[in-house]
Amino acid sequence: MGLSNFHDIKKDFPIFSRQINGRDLVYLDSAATTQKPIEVIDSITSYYKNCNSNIHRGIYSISIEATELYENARNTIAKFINANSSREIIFTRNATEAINLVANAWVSANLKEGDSIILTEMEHHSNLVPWQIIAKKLKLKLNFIKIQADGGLILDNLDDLFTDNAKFLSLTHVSNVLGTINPIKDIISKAHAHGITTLVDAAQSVPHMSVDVQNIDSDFFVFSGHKMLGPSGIGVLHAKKDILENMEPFLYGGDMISNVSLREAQWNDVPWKFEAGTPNIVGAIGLGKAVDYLDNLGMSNIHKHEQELYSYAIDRFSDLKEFKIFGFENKDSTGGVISFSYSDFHPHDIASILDGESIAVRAGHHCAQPLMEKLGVPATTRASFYVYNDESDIDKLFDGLQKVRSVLT
Ligand code: C6P
Repeated sequence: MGLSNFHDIKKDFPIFSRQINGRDLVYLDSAATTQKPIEVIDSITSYYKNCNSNIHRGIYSISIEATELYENARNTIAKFINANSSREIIFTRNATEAINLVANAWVSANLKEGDSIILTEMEHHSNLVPWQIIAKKLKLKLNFIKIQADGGLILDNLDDLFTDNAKFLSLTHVSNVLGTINPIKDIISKAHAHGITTLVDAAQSVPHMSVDVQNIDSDFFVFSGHKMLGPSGIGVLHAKKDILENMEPFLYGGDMISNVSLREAQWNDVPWKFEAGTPNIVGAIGLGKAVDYLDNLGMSNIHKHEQELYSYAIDRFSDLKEFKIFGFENKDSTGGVISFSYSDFHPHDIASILDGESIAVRAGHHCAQPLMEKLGVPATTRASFYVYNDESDIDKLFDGLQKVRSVLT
């Protein structure tokens, strides 16, 4: 693998020092969640050891320190995605909660009966089910950008979908099943030309490539900390400041208010207006550290590294012709995700045999059941790569797959 700053990277991740059944762990499920470097783990223990306290409330030193750490993490994340201001960064629990926030706070207030929401056929359930619910409640229509056999979106008929009734578009940047990178900048610009408000589900892009929210120009943009070396329970909603200022809160309670009387309340400024109650303070701090770690590696290096791993894996698959790969085989069009099947054998059987070799892959519908239906399978086996993977992991995967073949046939 060509990139010297990715050598020996596993040593930064304590989990890779453990053995499972006497073997090194081969972790190929980073699309589900990533492992954590020692810097992130240390930032969490350091917070609890040194300045554990509530934020935005205390007038004493450790609370001021904790508040600074939390707000600095917001600044770090704003810079990382090139937000116009850190006021545009709202901490949520995860990408799913961020989507629900937008559905309940913006879409429910701005769309009316007969309007439509545009989605795609490759969405994760998190970017589908909240829209189904809001559509039922408000009597909205859901329309879908279709996918073609190679896993790309069919984009030549967008004008048919972007009608006068279309008011909101929500789509994934990168498919968690196929690895397809959608041309979101173009799609968003066409949507805006039709007056459509947009949301990008960036859960599978922000961890893997350089993103610039000002350039993408989405109105809402969501991602999860745990998929980018950060802790679980912390996610981000980015939105343009004027939208946030004109949007009602989603949750109500402490910290999101500026003034409360017995019968009335006024809201705090953005972003705190959207962060009711004590937030996941340590989660935000850990995510800030994860972003520092990623920044240090360089997002374009990370993307290149994953594409190299992907190409290497695709080459290795040529020795296993009975295995079918879903989606693009063009490395420029994919992130580090490969979904595959082996004859009619259930992916759970494949994943169990691989687990016996200490190889962790995901098997199932990957929370994208409509996409599985489109692909004509109930489930796939999925290997996904990240910064700590190298060629040796892929070699072990292919040794494991040879074993799968010999056990199952
Ligand atoms: N996909 C996977 O194994 P949360 O759970 O909120 O952190 O992320 C939800 C989500 C939203 N969009 C996309 C494109 C995703 O891939 C995910 C999470 C994981 O593919 C877990 S199901």
